[in-house]
Amino acid sequence: MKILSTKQPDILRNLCKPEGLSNAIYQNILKSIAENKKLLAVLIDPDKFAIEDVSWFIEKLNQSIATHVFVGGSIVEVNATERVVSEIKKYTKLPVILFPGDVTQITDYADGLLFLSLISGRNPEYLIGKHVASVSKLRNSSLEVIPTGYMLIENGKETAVQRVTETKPMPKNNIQNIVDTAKAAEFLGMKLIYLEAGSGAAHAVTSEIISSVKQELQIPLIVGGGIRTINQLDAAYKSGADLVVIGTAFEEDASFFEQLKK
Ligand code: 1GP
Repeated sequence: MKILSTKQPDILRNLCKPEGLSNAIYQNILKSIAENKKLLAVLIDPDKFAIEDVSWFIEKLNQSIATHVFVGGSIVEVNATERVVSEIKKYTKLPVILFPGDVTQITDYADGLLFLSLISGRNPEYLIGKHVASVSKLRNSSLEVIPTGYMLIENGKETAVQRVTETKPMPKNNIQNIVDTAKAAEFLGMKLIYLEAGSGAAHAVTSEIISSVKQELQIPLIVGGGIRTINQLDAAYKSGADLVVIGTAFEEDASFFEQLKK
């Protein structure tokens, strides 16, 4: 009989971890989908958000149907994310999840991290380079790390993601390629797909793209970028989005929360 080597206890410990201890955020997303509950993340970009506005903004968010707080941006001043996240955590029990544009935006004050691979592009830095650079921060971190296939879809104008990552968005008319890319990410073991039109996009991801991707996926689908109205939010949900991300609409007018009260 083969005796387990002394190098293996970590693997065994992980196998024995009680369900939900290390992956509570992801398990809750799966549970919501199983119960037909739609999810809404409010995106806070630390670069566009004054720290003194956090308390009243989060108070409004708490009274809304929002289920998650995402924090991140394409370009954020070093330490700004940590300041904003620690302030947000004072005012809400909702999970706060990092949606980072860069390694410097990783902070242990958050609950989770979308570990994004920009699979719509072919820039190795955003496919694996930044990930390697983040390991020294993540190795001993308590953050729930959620591998996410991140796909930028063309929306009619250039976006910050496109500029910063020096990648092209996927043409919106080649739906088969979008579907195949999402499915490839699932085969690679990613846990979420994020269809992104870009912050402040002129046109959100179309219903046809959302429904085509959703039909083939077993993993949850996030959709964001350019969603500013309840009608657009409902359309995204009806097309198959499990979780919708909205940032700009709240940044520009926080009274949008009034239309989204619990
Ligand atoms: C951006 O998908 C998010 O990365 C949200 O986009 O700011 O356009 O809502 P908006």
